[in-house]
Amino acid sequence: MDIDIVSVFPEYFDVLNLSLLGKAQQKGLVTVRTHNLRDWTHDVHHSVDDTPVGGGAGMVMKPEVWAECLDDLLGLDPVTVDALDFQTAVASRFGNDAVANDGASADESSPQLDAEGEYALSDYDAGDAEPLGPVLIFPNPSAPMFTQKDATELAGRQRLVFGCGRYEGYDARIPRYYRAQGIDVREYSIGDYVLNGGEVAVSVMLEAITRLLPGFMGNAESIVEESYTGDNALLEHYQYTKPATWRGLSVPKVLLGGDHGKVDRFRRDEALAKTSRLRPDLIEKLDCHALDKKDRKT
Ligand code: 6GU
Repeated sequence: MDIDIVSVFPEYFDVLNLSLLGKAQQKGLVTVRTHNLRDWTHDVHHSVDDTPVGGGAGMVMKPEVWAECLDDLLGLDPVTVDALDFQTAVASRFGNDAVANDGASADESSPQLDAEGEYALSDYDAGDAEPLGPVLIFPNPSAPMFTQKDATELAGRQRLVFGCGRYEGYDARIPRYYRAQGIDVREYSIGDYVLNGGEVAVSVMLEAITRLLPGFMGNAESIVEESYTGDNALLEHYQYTKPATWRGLSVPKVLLGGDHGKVDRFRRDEALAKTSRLRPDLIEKLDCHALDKKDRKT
């Protein structure tokens, strides 16, 4: 797997040379290249951001700098997106006030492009993007949640390019432009809280993805049984090791009995009870056919 990461703090990713991901790189399973976005600026200040159009606090990352960088990494030539199609698509979703006031009038010609102004999950079907082409990923707190399912799917790709936004975000035309070029562009949040930039989020996603690569982990089975794997994810049952009694606390007796059927039953009941207590949302998503008759009602 080839991974490119673009950031204004590329040194942040030096840690990727350590631990398991470092080993995976040595083994040739993964190649990680980091890039400094400022290398694609032309001004003396190497500026990558500007004030938001329409007003408001903070700064927004400029589309020109990002595009010069991403064009280089993806081997694309700059093009002008058909303004008429684009604006027709914007108008059909958001009304005429939303259309840019630069001459082209929206008509009824069939929109080629989605406005992509909202994060419909169907945007992530990647439309006409080449099925196994590169995937361009932007961490974004206002995007759909990154899940184990996304990690599994992305682990099957040959090339991932991550673009870390900083400050108040990046110009919304950047992902739209690359979708219009047929690139599979994703935007993901890693949770409902705010971070200063995309670097931490990219590390999280990278770790979730790369540990699924064949040969990455010593013990492939430990992946299969984990929480959040499969379509019917439950939290994992509790784990115990020896001694059987420690500071007055004993491990559940059934685990010591050697009856694998009973152990499996006990663990599944524990997983179901734990999940309904801590993550009722996961129980609601559960496919009822995945529950067997002996599953305890909790
Ligand atoms: Cl992907 N980025 C930032 N800046 N904050 C986040 C996030 C991403 N996911 C959750 N919070």
